[in-house]
Amino acid sequence: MRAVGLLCVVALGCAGCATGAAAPPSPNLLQNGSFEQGREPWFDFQRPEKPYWGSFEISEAQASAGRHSLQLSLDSGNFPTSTGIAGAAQDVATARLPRRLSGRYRVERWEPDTPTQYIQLVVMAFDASNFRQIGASLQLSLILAGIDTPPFAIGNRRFEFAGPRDPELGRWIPFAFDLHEQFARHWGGVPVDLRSVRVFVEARFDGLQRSAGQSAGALVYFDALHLGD
Ligand SMILES: [Ca+2]
Repeated sequence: MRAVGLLCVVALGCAGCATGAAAPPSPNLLQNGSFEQGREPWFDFQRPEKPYWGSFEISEAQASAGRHSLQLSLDSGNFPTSTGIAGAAQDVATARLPRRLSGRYRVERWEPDTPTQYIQLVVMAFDASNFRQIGASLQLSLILAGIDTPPFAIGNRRFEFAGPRDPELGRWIPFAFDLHEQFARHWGGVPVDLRSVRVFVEARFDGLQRSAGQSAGALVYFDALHLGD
């Protein structure tokens, strides 16, 4: 059942979101989760050896809290590769996986001419003592919109499909995930004794077939990101 671990993706029918009862109950382990203090400490992987990585902007065009949000502008014409990522990440030094990741996203433009354009959160747990056989990072992808099957094979990442193939446009959409429940369900346990946790927010495409005329385009915003318990 694909939505078991999803506390709320749509406001309607989500008691916690609709009533405001889902206000963050704990300190936010993410810094600048509302993007009101510029880019730091959010970062991207845009560099010559990673041409599939784009960047992010801090925007005043949209905001669900304060005056700014994270803007992800995705255009396959800006990438030479079959994968393109507009995204931002933040590292949190913690030995324990926080329980809850929540926030809001908004899609202003969604123009996929490919079956693998999507919006996701990725949570990476580094150096978990109980998952050493998997490798340095145990990963969970929380797909908010765009795809309902894994976009590629990857040994240390599992996918939760938590949203529609076609995202609703022009509205802030809340999300909240119980990370303990998600990791337990997808990996069989909650990673412990961590070095750190990395959170990605991404709009991206994979497996783009330019020779077949495929293209990708999207304009996505994130705001009010909260990682805590
Ligand atoms: Ca904000």
